[in-house]
Amino acid sequence: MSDRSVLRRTSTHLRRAVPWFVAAALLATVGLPSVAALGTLPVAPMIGVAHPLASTASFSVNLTDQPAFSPQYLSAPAGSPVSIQLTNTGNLNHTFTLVAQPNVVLSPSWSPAQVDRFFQTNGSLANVSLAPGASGWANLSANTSSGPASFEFVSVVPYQFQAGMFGFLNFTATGPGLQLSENTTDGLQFVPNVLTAAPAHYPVSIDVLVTNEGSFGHTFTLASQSNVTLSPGNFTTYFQQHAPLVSATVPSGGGSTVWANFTIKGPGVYQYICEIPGHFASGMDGFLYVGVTPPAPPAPPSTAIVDTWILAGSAALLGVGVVLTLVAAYSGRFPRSPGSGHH
Ligand SMILES: [Cu+2]
Repeated sequence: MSDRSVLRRTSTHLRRAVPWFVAAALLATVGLPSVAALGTLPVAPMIGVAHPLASTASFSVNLTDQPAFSPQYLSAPAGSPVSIQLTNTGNLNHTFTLVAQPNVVLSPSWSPAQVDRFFQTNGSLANVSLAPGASGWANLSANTSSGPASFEFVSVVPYQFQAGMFGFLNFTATGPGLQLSENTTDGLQFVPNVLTAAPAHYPVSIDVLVTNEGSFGHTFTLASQSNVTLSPGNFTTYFQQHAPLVSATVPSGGGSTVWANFTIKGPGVYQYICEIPGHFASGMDGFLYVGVTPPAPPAPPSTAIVDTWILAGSAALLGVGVVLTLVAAYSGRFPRSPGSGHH
């Protein structure tokens, strides 16, 4: 056999090998979507988000034949859910009908038809009808995001409102407060080291429950000024000049807890550190974002080990195709091309 004919035969075989290369490459790409999916594996949140303290404002109101509400004025922290127990202590029907819009006061000169028309047009936050001796509940949440607000309630039984049966549910400026959780570790870290709170009102009281996950004692010490970044070298002097908002001692021993309670006057980023010598220098600090969006969370942990195996598998599939092709090219025998069907 001449060199030329060997060359021609080899090139023919390589052409016939092309479908096998393509098939092997397709098999190899099967692994790629899995790699992409692994990149989006959910990771545990590294940011602590404040939630409202579970404090429902509860009231008990009597509806009387005077006719009147007793008490007439209710006061709740802005943003808190409200639960009102209503009791009709009289011999007439009464209603507890709450205006849906804040700071709207109905006129006692309106006729019963005008009062009805008002509620038909504007709706109500609560509308409870009570027969003599009956009890009921009005449970509601009012939108007080625009600040202190007052919601009027009336009885819409004709001429009761006009005779003085009305009252006000007042929401005060200070919200019900927010609650956060924080942990300390023997690795000298706060976990998480980013806390966020989005209060509806200022000042806002924030309570942080700090739990010792390790055994060393720590402190949760919060700077009183926002947007100040402390360093291990300057924090002692800084705190002498600007007393911390709170410095709570986390007792040593696993599972011990302490509440760090404080009031924040306005939005900003507030740094907290551990004052135990050496701990801040080892990275024991964090930032509390109040009414400020924190930077994007850290990238998820690498899935490189898993990815490597999937890529290696894909490479192996490609390798099998290549080896088959080379063996076939030199032996001159080919299996039927994949996808070519029967001849
Ligand atoms: Cu510490």
